[in-house]
Amino acid sequence: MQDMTETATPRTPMRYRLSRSFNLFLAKKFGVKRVSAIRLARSLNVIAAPFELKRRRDMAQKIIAERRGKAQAIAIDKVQGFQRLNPDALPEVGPAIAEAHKAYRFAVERAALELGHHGTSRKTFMQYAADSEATANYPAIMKLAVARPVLDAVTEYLGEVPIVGNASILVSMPNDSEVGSQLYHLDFADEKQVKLFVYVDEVTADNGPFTFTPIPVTEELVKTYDYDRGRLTIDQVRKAVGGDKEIQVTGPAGSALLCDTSRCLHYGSNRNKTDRVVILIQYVSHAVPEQPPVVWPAARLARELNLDSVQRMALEL
Ligand SMILES: O=C(O)CCC(=O)C(=O)O
Repeated sequence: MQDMTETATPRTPMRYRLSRSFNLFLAKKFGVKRVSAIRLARSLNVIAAPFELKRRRDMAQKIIAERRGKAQAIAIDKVQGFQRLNPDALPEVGPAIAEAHKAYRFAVERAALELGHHGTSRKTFMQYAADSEATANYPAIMKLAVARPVLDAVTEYLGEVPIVGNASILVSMPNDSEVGSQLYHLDFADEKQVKLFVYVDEVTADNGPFTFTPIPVTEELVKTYDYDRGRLTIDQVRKAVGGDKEIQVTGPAGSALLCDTSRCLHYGSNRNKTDRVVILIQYVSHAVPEQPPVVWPAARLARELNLDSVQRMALEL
């Protein structure tokens, strides 16, 4: 899904606005393919802040060295591009889903989720109970967003200390559509990124579960269909690789998934029968080319949440 809140604001550093425009220009004017356009646009962003990227890579090397040889509860498989987490994997999950419940109830009470009625999303099947701006006021969710075991695992996966590109509480409503992110796609914010999905209530096959194919299967599909930026239908995927290669993420409240949505084809919120509420936190490179990241109130959050220097880096541009 191209993330819904993430349009540049006057507070977004210029380099993100430039790299995004450059990427779109390359794609639209010259038909440059997704990965090549991302690489070119990304280099603009790197040139604009080279020392920051180096600082984040150096810190990543330290974190990776400290993790080496120790059993890790959270470690994203670099070959497959994902890791599933049980509800008890992180102590931060319980308080975060309690906050998300509150936000969801509040949104339902004020009818904010009714389509066309104070909805904040352009999508017809998905709305925010809280966008990133609102989520910044939910301390337990922000603590989860910067929980060190997650940040360290993402750091190891990306090779640099990431930034939290956005964080939100998303509600997908009952629907019978199959459009946009309800079909298989790759996110193109960057060549790689990690999203953390946390289910706020139990999700079964009836609640539009997040569904994806791991990196090797995705690469096969990309080749088969010469996939670049569009969508693939569920039938196309099953026809090419068989339904047993899809991973449908179901589970009780608190079940979570870390997934590289730039490298794993995925979809979700497809034909839910009831609402599905998800905490979604996105981790991207500091030099993310194609998605203006949220400008967090980093100093306030660092103070209020008592963050260490790595956690603070994750909220600073
Ligand atoms: O609704 C869903 O689970 C799909 C979400 C998605 O496509 C994304 O976050 O990139």
